[in-house]
Amino acid sequence: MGVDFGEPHFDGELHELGLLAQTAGMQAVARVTCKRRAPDAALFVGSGKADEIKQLAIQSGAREILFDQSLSPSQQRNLERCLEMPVNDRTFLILEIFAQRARSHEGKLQVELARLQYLSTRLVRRWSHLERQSGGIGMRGGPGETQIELDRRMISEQIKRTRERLVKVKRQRNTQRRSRERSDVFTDSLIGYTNAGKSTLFNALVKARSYAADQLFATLDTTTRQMYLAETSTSISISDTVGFIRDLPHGLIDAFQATLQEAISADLLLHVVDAANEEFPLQIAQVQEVLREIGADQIPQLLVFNKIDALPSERRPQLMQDTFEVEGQQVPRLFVSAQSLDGLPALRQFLARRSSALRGTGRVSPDELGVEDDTGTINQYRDC
Ligand SMILES: Nc1nc2c(ncn2[C@@H]2O[C@H](COP(=O)(O)OP(=O)(O)OP(=O)(O)O)[C@@H](O)[C@H]2O)c(=O)[nH]1
Ligand SMILES: [Mg+2]
Repeated sequence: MGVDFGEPHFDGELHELGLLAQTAGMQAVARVTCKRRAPDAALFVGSGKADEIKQLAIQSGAREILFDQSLSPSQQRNLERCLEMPVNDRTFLILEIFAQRARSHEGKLQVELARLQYLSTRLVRRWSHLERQSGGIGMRGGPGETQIELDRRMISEQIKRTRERLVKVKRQRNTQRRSRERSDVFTDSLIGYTNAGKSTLFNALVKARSYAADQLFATLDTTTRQMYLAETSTSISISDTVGFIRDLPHGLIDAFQATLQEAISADLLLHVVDAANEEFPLQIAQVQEVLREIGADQIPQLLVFNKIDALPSERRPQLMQDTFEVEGQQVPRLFVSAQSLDGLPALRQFLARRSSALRGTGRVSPDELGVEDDTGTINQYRDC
């Protein structure tokens, strides 16, 4: 179920929500969208629409309703009562996927923390109607209060314990990272929207076997490998990281800051973009937003426009290297196909040149791409 409030990123086909559901092991049996100016306070949608959803759900044998937007705890509760089946939102779905897919000890702890935080707001508010009932002038206690207190205490204890365990794991990770830093190795991280092809590119560059799949959040943990560059006879360190997505639940951003430490402390970010996805400008904007939130927006970037093999011929670039404007800045851009390996030698060359230059010297200039001769040439690649 998606409600169009006139926001630019409204996904009319609910394509991404469908992919998320699939990744979580569900199958979409029906899709409903509607337009509204603002969410209904009680039901998020109008009561007529809610009836329509209910009928469609019965007809198509649905067992759960997923909303593309975030529902407030009371809207979720009201909808469940009205539709007589579980109702969840995108945030919950993303948390579910992360919970299913987390493999490392650290990843599991991070997801647990994010889920507890999500739950704590739901639980506390779920009981708030009882809290109100127990009010009354001069009255203390009441039917709900003990339960609310117990739940709150239980969850906040659990949150505290998980945080403490995470701090320990983080400390170990920091020690490992510092030893890498001391060795003065140039580090770069592959970042980008989920499903852009980061792991496929990582595998192609270092011949590793990182899990790559046509699903969202295939990668949850950071993997780091050394990559030998024959051009300069040096090794650099390269990391594959978790993919970003729009409206990433806040708890997850906090929780994944540890995993993304690798990205935050990189000398260069290889921002991988799925050039074949028409939504790529929005995806770039979303990635920039997450980078800002984790404090990594000042790190120099190279845009790697991937999947050029999947581009229709009229959208194929004429130049394989140019610059592209991101938030008012010209950022160097390379076109590659991690699948057909097209453009990878140029990428390796770029990394060799970049790593032999001084580490952390600010933005990468277009000169470093070796595109001096092309200045003035207009790249015919059509950015949609
Ligand atoms: N056609 C084409 N498909 C590609 C290319 N690179 C990756 N893919 C496909 O895109 C899908 C996602 O690839 P991944 O490498 O798992 O993407 P990712 O960015 O690591 O995704 P997450 O880990 O989920 O964030 C897979 O089905 C890949 O086979 C490419 O150059 N061309
Ligand atoms: Mg991946």
